[in-house]
Amino acid sequence: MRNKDTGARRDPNTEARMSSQLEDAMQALITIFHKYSGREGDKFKLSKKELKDLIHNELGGFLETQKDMSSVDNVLKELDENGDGEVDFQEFVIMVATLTVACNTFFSEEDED
Ligand SMILES: [Ca+2]
Ligand SMILES: [Ca+2]
Repeated sequence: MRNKDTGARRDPNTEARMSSQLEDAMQALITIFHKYSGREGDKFKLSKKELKDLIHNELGGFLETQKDMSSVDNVLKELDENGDGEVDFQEFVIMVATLTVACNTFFSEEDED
């Protein structure tokens, strides 16, 4: 079955469709990081406040068990590999990867019943 380009010209989504889901996800990571990291202080790092906002707004589902936002302190401490008190992009990606693995493990265990 072939998709004919019926009226697809100048579709603003055409460009976006050319990237794979994974590429979109990578792009989203970058976009989201910078959306928060640019709010105050160093544009390329998340301060504690920026990290808190990011977790609250973007990871509410993942971290809903951690309702007490003081746990952001602990998250930050664990993420902050180089100890500068802020989360850079590399540290952020590690957090997302860790959460993704945890999530995947969670679903695998659910499956076993
Ligand atoms: Ca910042
Ligand atoms: Ca850091």
